[in-house]
Amino acid sequence: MKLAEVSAERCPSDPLVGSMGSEFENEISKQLGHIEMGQMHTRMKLATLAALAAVAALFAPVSVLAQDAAAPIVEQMGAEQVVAPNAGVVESAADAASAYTPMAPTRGKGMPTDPLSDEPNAMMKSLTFQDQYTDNGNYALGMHDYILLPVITIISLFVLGLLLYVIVRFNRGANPEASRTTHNTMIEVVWTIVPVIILVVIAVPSITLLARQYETPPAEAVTIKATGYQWYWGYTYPDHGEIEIVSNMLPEDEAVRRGEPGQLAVDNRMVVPAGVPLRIQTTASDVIHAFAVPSLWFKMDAVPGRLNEKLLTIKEPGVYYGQCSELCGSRHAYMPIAVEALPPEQFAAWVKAQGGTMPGEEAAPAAPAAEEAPAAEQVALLTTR
Ligand SMILES: [Cu+2]
Repeated sequence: MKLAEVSAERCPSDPLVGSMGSEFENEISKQLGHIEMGQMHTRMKLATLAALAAVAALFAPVSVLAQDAAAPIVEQMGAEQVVAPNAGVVESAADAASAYTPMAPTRGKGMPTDPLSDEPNAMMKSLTFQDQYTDNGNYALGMHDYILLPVITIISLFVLGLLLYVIVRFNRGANPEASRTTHNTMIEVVWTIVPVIILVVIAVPSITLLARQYETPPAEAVTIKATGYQWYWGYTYPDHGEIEIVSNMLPEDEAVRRGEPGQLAVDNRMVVPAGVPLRIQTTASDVIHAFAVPSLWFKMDAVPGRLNEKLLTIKEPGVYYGQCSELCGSRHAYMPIAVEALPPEQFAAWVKAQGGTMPGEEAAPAAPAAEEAPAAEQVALLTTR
């Protein structure tokens, strides 16, 4: 079934959804009108918001915990279940005929950690970012761990210390006669220069990271297009004979039975080759969605009528889970993403199992000669394309 048909079938003009949509739109336009009328007011608010954001940054690790808690998972998964291969995933005859079997996820890799699970360091792991499996992810995580977090901690403790000192030393009892000092050039120079130095120290790696994330995919990158639908994902492989994958969330009990995290597991994963540059393109068919996989440091909006594109190179094979990260309707929370990165030769086997072709192969796989092409040759084709 083609994606467009599936989309039409799965998105009937439900009166409930329709009315919810227009209510939402009304609310939005009301809000927009409000902003236009009170722009001055808004600017003042922005200054307050900026201050609040600085405070909120201090509590960033707590929000990561909340994100982890949103996917109730590992607690129901016995260790042996996680290691067990996904029996029962191979369903179609085409799959059975090939060497491809869906990869079992590794516990704690590419998925959030439950703080109460028996995993080593579960509490600490649940408080910070997931382990990263891309170069950009490692760079960003290093910046967070070794620059941002220390700067935030030192500044917070310093300001807290100053406040406590003022409270104790300069309260009315201890200091009945207040000083009339109004200016101190030395202090003013210091409290201007020091923050500038701190901002420059943060800006250098920050801008570097931004530039790295905008790197254009090389010409030989493997193109995979992710399309957001209300409420599931579709993946197409233009380089591989137009393979189309429709990816829906598995029910919780089925996910646990297969040894996968609940509310993150899907029936058909986005299968990609590992260690090879990928050109991930995102778009959407109805509303704005966002394709996001935390352990790959990848997040990109999927906008109807637009094609966004970003380079992704996954360092090692594995199953990496993510979620739609743009509020897209009532089932926004139920359109997870599962990326399965395979060694290139296994990816070639998967392509064949889907009835696709590797780049450079004949379009019709009916010719028996095409099936005899050794895996190594397919890998070469994959990497040289
Ligand atoms: Cu969505």
